[in-house]
Amino acid sequence: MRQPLTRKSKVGDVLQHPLGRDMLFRLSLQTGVAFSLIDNAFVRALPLTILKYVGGGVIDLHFIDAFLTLLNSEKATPQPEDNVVRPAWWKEAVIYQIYPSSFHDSNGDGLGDLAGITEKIPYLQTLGIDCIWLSPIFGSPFDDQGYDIADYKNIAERFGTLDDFTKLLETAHASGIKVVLDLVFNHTSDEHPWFVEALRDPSSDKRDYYFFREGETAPNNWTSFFSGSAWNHYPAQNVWALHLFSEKQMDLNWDNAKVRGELAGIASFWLDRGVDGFRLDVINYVSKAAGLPDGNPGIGKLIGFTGIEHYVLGPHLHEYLHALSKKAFLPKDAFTIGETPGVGREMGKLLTDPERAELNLVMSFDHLETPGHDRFDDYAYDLEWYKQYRIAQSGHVGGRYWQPLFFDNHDNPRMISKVDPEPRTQPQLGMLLNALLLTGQGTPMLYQGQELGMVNADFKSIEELRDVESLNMWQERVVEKGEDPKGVWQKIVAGTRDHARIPMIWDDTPYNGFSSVTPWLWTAHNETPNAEQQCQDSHSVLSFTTKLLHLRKKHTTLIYGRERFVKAKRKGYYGLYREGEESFFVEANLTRNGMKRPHRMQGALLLSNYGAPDARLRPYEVNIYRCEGSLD
Ligand code: ISL
Repeated sequence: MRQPLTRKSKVGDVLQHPLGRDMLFRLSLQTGVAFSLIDNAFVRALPLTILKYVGGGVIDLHFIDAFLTLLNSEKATPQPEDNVVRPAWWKEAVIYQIYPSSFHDSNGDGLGDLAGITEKIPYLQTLGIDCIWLSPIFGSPFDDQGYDIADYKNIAERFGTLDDFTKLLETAHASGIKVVLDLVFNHTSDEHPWFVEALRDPSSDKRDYYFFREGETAPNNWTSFFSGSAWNHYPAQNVWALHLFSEKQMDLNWDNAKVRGELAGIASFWLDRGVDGFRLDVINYVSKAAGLPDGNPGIGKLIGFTGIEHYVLGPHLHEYLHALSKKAFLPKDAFTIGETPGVGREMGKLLTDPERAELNLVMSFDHLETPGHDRFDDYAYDLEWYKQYRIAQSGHVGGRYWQPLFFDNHDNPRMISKVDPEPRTQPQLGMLLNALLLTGQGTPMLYQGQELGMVNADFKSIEELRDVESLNMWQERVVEKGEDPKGVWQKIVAGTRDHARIPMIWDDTPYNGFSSVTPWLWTAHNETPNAEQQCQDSHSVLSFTTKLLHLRKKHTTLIYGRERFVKAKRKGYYGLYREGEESFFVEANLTRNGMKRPHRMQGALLLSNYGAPDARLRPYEVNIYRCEGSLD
């Protein structure tokens, strides 16, 4: 049993605590204070209250107490990584995320659909991916693009029918491609019949499916991720209801066993139809602290969302996930990947230890911004940070634990654009990013268009955007608070999720072969060569990525082989050995400038994004070699 931490604990005690280490790491990311300035012998010996000097003035004793309460709620300690390889299909697979609205429109309404995805299965098969993850396809009013589900057991009309889904599933399976669905279980749409009934009838058993509270003022000070309070007030019923996301995404009360039973039933419904697993949306937010206490204002200020310490890793999270897994996932051998914002390395271990049977994988987002930055900052991402993050992870995965490897998804601007807006080197950079993912020890996840090197869209005004997060931010800051529209636009255009949601570019017909009419989200400007052009070009990002995928499939060492980084201190240089039955060496220049090779070339060249190596490493160059004999 671990001793509870108190105000008298030392920084070192906190670092020893799994959640404590993760939280201090998060604190360093949030403030931009290097983790090495916290995790060193001198600071370890100091009292925990020293943290006051790290938080830019927001850390006081109340903050520390709130932090300690959260830490002390986690009783478990992760088992050490044992490096015993446990093969599984989802470790060997490359997952490809599809954003259905923006993939391919088969019926000319400007929106992608399931039949459109089915038509493109041969493309995906040629590319060489093994599994598709479909962002939500269920009945929804699409306030948050389907992450607001109103009918869990039906397909959204705009995407097609259950028959279309069966056809897609069968076609994918016949092509050796598995299918993972995106289940949003933290909240439902306010148009879900459960919520409609709960609001209408206080005596309905659905009332306790959600967090309804009475009173004159909002029940607590929690804020929503999409601006404003996390509470809706319904004047006609004189009642409040909780929504961590948009005001149409109502949080489900997982403390109600009936809710957990319903959700397990939904998962089983889709598994019975043959799906292979699920991505579980914000799954770490589902257990909320009893009594929904006020959030600490300091934590709110630091993280940007007040109340988060009361649900980021709630009191019953492990218990609920384990029960769901036993009831729905394990009997069908389903794969599960949790979307877990704010979950760090050690907590991730607890959530994915096979002996604990909660989830297979979790997605941490710590690598997507460099320390001190958030998604709405307009800055150049330094890939050295990614390298350091990967080095820190190495040794913590490979056996008992495993990690997903990803850059792009539907919630983030394109990584290529974040690293370097210069169009000239973007194709090389796109190839480099894909190579980093596809040669690493973990499950690579590509987001649609990443295989083409798609970059951010050239949005000119708020009218062009569709994302509720961006639109709410504009409404709150410009319309309601009267902030300078130019400044707010600059932030929005740096971070808007719509960059990744712009439709796929298939060919050179008017709407890039995505649709025959104006797409739901559209800017005419896009210079990335389309899929058809790239298919003909053996030097394209698509051709390179296809080769990488096939290389990874052919050599198990590129999947399970140990990782050994070399010349790690040389900024901007990436040197990685993968060692197993065979040996491979990956060398890369993570910068836009030429570089002298700090470590010699090794073995026979298999793949390069420049054709053949040169005396020096060119901007964003990546080379993959197979090694023979002894290595250095
Ligand atoms: O973009 C964010 C808010 O600033 C992220 O915190 C994001 O909302 C978070 O990663 C959760 O994302 C998931 O749940 C949301 C949905 O909007 C996202 O698209 C989804 O990936 C609510 O369901």
